[in-house]
Parts: sequence; structure tokens; C-alpha cells
Amino acid sequence: MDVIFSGIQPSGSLTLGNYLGALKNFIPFQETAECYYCVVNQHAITVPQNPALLHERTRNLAALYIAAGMDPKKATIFVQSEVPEHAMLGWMMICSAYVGEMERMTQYKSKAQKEEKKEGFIPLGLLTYPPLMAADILLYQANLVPVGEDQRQHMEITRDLAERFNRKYGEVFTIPEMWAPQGGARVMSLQEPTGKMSKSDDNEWATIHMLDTADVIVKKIKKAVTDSLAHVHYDKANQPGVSNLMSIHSAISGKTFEEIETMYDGQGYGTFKKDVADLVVEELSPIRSRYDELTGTPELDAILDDGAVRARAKARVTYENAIHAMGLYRK
Ligand code: AQP
Repeated sequence: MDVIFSGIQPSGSLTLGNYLGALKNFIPFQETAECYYCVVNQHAITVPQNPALLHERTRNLAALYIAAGMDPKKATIFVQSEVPEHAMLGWMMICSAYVGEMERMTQYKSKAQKEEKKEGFIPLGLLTYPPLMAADILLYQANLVPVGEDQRQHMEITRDLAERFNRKYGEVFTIPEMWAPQGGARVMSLQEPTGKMSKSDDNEWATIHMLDTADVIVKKIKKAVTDSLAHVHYDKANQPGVSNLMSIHSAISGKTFEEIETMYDGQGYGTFKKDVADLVVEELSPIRSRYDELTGTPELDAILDDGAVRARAKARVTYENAIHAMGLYRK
């Protein structure tokens, strides 16, 4: 049986990118695999967070997981900081990693630059984010990790760290594979479509949030940057805005880019944008309704309490093996 691990940071309100690139793809695995889905709040603190907001977003993200279709009877849903083995194995992974390879991570480079500009310093946690992510995955002996395309480099370093540890200390970890949705489903910013859509983007018009109302979604897509070619055509280099909207259309409708081009041939962007907005609204509306029913209920706490116990039982076994392999024990 496949073992699946994935997680999302409670670092903001989830975007359509998080949904199409990650969350939507988590759901089908629960029918056939052993799944661990985590709210990775310790990753969120790699940049400064407001404590009250972090607490609220952690619960809300778990509620959103369930609203999107995650079933606590089929998948283990939990909060990272409630399973201390993540941080404990994370430290061992940090000690197995090299500064040079961490500094080469593109996410580190872009987030470090952003934080330095904003706060005047670079949090060290940004540099050590990949070893913590490796620990998350390796603790569960996951063989498949559904993540968006932007996480490819982090997945490669996870594999490198696992292989390095196994070579040096013995076979402790399963080497995981990345699972990315077909076609990539990398959702780009609606305002600067050469950069990815991010939940921490300060420009509200750049990002569709999963909990945006229908009205807001329609307005944001109407205002999305396109070009003056007035031709629905997939060409990321010359028509990044239109190509991004086509990717969104395709990820929800299941149509190929060729089919979408034929559908809107000779029609400009008006109808196309309206249809993309309708598709997004139809996809997200039922999730929003379920989320509203669940958030703040004691049922959510019961699910997360149970998830933490189940996750910890599995994580503990790997952690014990890892400390014994490394010599980090007394008796
Ligand atoms: N734009 C995107 N397109 C496709 N997939 C995406 N993901 C994120 N943005 C896109 C996928 O969502 C999962 C969770 O991401 P995360 O919260 O752990 O961190 P992130 O990749 O850094 O996401 P954000 O939204 O950009 O968060 P911030 O702004 O806090 O850094 C991952 O599987 C990711 O691939």
C-alpha cells in the first residue's frame, strides 16, 4: 500500500494555487493509500507570524482540509507541532545537510530576499526549511508526496538527505517520490503572471483565496492581467496571463489546452474570463459552505486530537530507528 504524506502551511488564507496544486490532489489518495495530511505550522514560523493569527489559521486550515473532502476516517489529519518528532528528526536532518546546498534552494533565495527587504533580517529557519520538510515526510516512511511543481527542488533535497542518511547510518528511511498533478497545475499570480500565486502576496488582486465570495472571484478574474493579442492561446513566454487562466480552466474542467483554444477561437477574452470565473466559483462554493459549518466546532478538535495520536504512533517508530542508527541514545 502506498504511504502518502503532504502538508500546507497556515501562513495565510489558502489560494487557488494551494488548492489546484496540492489540496485537491490529496483527496483521491485516501481511498487507496495510508495518508498523513499535516497542517505544517512549524514551517509557517520560518517567517515572523502573529501568534493569535497563526493559532486561528492552523484550526481554519484543518477545517478547510476536511471541507475540501478529506475524511478523518480514511486519512490521518493533524497539526505538525502536536507531534514533537517532526522537530526532533528535523534537527537530525539539519545536522545531515550542508549550508551550500541549502543556500542554493530557489525558494530560500526568493523568500530570504523578500524578508530582508521587509524585516531587515533573514530568519535562519528559512535556510533550514528543507531539512524540516524532509523530516516530515521521512517520519511516515512515505513513498509518495503530492505537492505542487514549485516544491520539486525541496523534494529532490529530501531524497538526497534520506539517501545520505541511509548510506551513512543504515537503511532507516524510505526514499520518497514526488507526485505532481498532470500538466503541473502551477497557478500564477493574476497580476504578475510570471510569478506564482502565493497566499502571502500583499496584492489582493493577484490571488484568489479559497474562501473568497463568488463576487470577489469574478472581479479578480475580470481584472487579471492578459495582453493585447485578444487570442486565447497557450504560450507561457508571450501570453503568460492568458496561459495561466487556461491552466486554471484546464485543471478544473479537465479540458486540454487545444480544446480550450478551439472553444474560444476568435472570441477575445471576455467570454473566456467569464467561463474561467464560473468554473472557479462552482468548484469552490461547496467547499466554502462546508467550511462555514465546521470551523470552530468541537468536532474539529476531536479529529485533530485523534490525528495527532495516530500520527505520533507511526512517527515514533521511525524516530526511534533514526536515533539508534545515529547513536543518539544511552540505553
Ligand atoms: N501557485 C501555486 N500553484 C500550484 N501549487 C501551489 N502550491 C503553493 N502555491 C502554488 C502548493 O501548495 C502546497 C502548500 O504550499 P505551502 O503552504 O507549504 O507553501 P508554499 O508553496 O510556499 O505556498 P504559498 O501559497 O506560496 O505560501 P507562502 O506565501 O506562505 O509561501 C505545496 O504543495 C505547493 O506546491
